Amino acid sequence: MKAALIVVDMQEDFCPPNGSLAVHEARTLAPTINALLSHKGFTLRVASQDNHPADHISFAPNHPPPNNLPFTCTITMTNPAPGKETETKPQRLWPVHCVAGTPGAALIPEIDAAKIDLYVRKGMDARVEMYSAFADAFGNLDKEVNRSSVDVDLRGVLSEQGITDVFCVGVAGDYCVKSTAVDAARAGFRSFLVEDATRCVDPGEGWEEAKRELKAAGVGLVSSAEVEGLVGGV
Ligand code: VGL
Ligand code: ZN
Repeated sequence: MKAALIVVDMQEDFCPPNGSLAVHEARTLAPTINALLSHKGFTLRVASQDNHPADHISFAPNHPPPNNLPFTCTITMTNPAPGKETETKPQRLWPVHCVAGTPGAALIPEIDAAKIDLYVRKGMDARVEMYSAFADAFGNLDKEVNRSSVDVDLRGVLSEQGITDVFCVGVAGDYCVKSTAVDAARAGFRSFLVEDATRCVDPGEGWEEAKRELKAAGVGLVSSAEVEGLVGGV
């Protein structure tokens, strides 16, 4: 087995006290994530970053009132892939967050960035949401139409490196971490989500629903204490 750790979206805008889309307790995850980053068993350590243009479709102020309240309103999003324009999805609206080049898009300094081998910037196409580090909300994969949304073909890199197992941590557990873990499983990797190394936008029912989806996709839920035994190494 060869394992990769994916640290999802540990960015200022997702963290208290000043993040525009702060996830409760997100910053407190740093010691747990840093301990995982230092496990010798990982072949590759990846960090993803939400990196949106200012006109991104998920930003509430980019839509006309009254249906433009962040968190509570949903709009209809169309698949931007050529020939797939009839495909639509509901998209929850968010406060403006992680705009490319702003301090809110930076990785929080508490994360040991020296240990990161590869950064994946995602959500860069204004027309479509991209929670997962692998594919956009319609499942468009990086190398195809999704080129404008993401700067790395993560599935390709993991495959080239012979990765068999993927461990996902970070925020938000019920959005980007869940989607990344589910897509890793769909891409054929053994996929795990480290439960004490994530926090959620909606920690109650949001997380319960996310866990049902994760289990249905074959993603294993593990604790950080179990990871060392699973990845081997010292
Ligand atoms: C995320 C909402 C909007 C996440 C990103 O990182 O989970 N959530 N954009
Ligand atoms: Zn986002």
